[in-house]
Amino acid sequence: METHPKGSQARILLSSVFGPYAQDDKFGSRSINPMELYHNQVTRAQGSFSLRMFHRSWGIMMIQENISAPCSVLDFPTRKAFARELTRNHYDIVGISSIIVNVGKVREMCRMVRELSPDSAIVVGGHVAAVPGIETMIDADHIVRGEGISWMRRYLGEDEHAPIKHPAIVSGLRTRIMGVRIPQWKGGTAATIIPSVGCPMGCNFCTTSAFFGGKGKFVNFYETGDELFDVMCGIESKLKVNSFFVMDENFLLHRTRAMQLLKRMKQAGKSWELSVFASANAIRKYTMLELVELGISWVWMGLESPRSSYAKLHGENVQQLTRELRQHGIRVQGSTIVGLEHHTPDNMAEEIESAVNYQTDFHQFMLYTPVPGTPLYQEMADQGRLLTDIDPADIHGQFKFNFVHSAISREDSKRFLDWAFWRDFEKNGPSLYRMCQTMLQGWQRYKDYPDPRVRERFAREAQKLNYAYNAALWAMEKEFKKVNRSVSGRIHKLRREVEKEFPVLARLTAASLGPILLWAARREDRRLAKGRTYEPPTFVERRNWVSAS
Ligand code: B12
Ligand code: SF4
Repeated sequence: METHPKGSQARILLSSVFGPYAQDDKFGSRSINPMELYHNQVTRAQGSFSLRMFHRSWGIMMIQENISAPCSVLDFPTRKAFARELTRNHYDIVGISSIIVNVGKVREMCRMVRELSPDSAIVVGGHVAAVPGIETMIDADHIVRGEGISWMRRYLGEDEHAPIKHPAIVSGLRTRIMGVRIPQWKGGTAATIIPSVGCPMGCNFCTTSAFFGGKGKFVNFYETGDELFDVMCGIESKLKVNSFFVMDENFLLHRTRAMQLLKRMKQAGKSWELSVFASANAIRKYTMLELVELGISWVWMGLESPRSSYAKLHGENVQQLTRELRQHGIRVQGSTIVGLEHHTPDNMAEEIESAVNYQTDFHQFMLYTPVPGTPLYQEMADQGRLLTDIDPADIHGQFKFNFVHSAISREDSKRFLDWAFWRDFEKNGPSLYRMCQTMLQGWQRYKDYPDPRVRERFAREAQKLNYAYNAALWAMEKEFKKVNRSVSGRIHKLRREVEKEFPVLARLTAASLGPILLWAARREDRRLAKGRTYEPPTFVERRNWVSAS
């Protein structure tokens, strides 16, 4: 592969695509597709109770940390800020990171680089690289498919096999719920850890699996539990955290690594909590006690459909698993697909109803979507079922089908999807309430557990329950009285249980903070009705930086 003539002396800009994101515009922004994990695809029908927060672009942060060239990361720029950065500094290389929906923005950014910084080499990476014919759609010098750290190291003539250094990443920012922006303090938000990219399970629709090699393949940044433990200790002391968002598509699948991590956590008395992604078959490799001792406090699990044939779900009673996890204080985020091959207008409602009946704390619904690079995309292309006139900005699984389904129309795909979100909210109430339910169950079960690390973790959660969360329960109970008495009644029951556990403080906070939260939530609902949306702030971070003379 060709290396850059300046090698590690080259000055590099790594940028995510420009905003705004949550507004319709000609570059491919869509109001339905905000830069927010929960509000985009999980709690979007929950009004002011929707959990809102932003996540940084971790791919370019990882690349920056692992090269020795002077490098700026520009995250969530406006178009103007991107142009300013290009003209105020001279860059030899401009790297742009994007997913497929944002291909229109990448095209515009390449055009801007050619105009404002014509000597720069343009490198485009991230999932957008999987778009067939991307070379002819954008004006870039290099389009990088798959893992980017090793590619960039090779391009600069550096050692691609050097150990991976992990940047200290605060996982979420500007968290907002019930109209209140949660204050951010050091250690108050989990740190993101990225042990690997890709997933060997290779489900046919899965773009992350396909992008990093597909079935049987993935790229490990940290092979062993010991390595992972050391990285986590480093980040714990830098960010003062005891909570980690583990960004690994199937963390629990690698049991040896996880159990080694547990061993080290026990030896060092670490009372950490881990939020993980894991498939049902991987979760079942552990006993509930192993999961609890490992600090698993939140699991994102693909439920897909009660009748699906994915290997990861074979033989699993997912309903029972979900219930069990919650009984052990582990919050469950389920993920269900709308529009699988066996779905029809006749069975769709029933399938959604079954998904809702799992009663997970959070529930993501996504349309079955053939995305370039995946086996499903190939299959649909071979069968001539891809709709070819759809703007890529509208192919994100939250709008309408991008293929011809055998039984469900494109218009109905959106109706079913919207109904799924609505039904989950109607039947199960706000995710915030469900989370409190799980946390209380965990506290009641483990408050006297022999391992002090575990007790400490549940005590930390209980502290939130008897303070702000109980006030939130009070406000939710009042708000739902008018619209859904059954949900209001359930919230009332839970609040009473919390107050039985913590008679003084929980009551006090409900009485004092509850009415304020209720007022803030109602104000937020009015703002949302008027079309208020939220955008992430812009970040500029420089490393190995010396100003150009
Ligand atoms: C965090 C995240 C987000 C964050 C935002 C992140 C951000 N700042 O952009 C939030 C939650 C807001 C989000 C939103 C969305 N997301 Co998202 N998201 C993720 C998630 C979970 C993690 C991304 C990550 O950091 N991975 C770890 C890093 C290390 O990997 P990476 O980003 O791929 O980077 C590596 C390589 O790709 C490459 N690389 C990346 N950039 C560059 C740049 C250069 C120059 C080079 C050389 C290499 C390179 O090198 C990196 C290291 O190996 C992924 C799933 C996943 N597991 O990756 C989905 C994922 C990226 N999101 C996806 C989608 C579809 C969306 C949404 C449309 C929502 C939706 N309906 O699903 C919206 C879009 C919002 C918008 N308006 O743009 C898809 C992308 C599909 C595709 N093929 O394009 C993914 C893959 C999830 C999935 N499996 O469907 N997302
Ligand atoms: S188990 Fe999840 S992450 Fe792995 S391939 Fe299947 S959908 Fe993708």
